[in-house]
Amino acid sequence: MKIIILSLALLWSISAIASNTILLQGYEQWINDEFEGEHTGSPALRMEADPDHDGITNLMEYALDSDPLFPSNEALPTAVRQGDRLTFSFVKDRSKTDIVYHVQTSSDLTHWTNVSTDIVTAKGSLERHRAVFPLTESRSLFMRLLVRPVSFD
Ligand SMILES: [Ca+2]
Repeated sequence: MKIIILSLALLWSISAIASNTILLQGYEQWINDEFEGEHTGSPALRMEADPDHDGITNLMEYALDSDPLFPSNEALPTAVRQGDRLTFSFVKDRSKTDIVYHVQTSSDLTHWTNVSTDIVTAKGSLERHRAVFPLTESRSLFMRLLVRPVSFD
């Protein structure tokens, strides 16, 4: 009988600890780690904020595994022209399941179309993706990497 009582007390105690623990994941965990000590309601923590003023939003910094508090453009996608082809590439982190990555093209910066990418290399959860486009002299071609929370897609 004493054993049963002890077990119930132990279960209650574990349950009390679990209910007081906030489990953070994905972007929220990253924000918590990168902005340690920052007030929870601070505008600097928003996905669209750019506290290091490098032109890259927090959401994109998260997606590209870049430091949101140190200005840098090293993690941004690249576009390289080789002859009559343009190769657009970026590194995707498969472990970030709360966001989606889309490469898009446009000829007018108004209408965008998703394009498929190939995985060039993979190491752990990091995959280098690329999209190759033929170039023609008769039209403009714009490319972008769009990152969205899964809930927006
Ligand atoms: Ca930034």
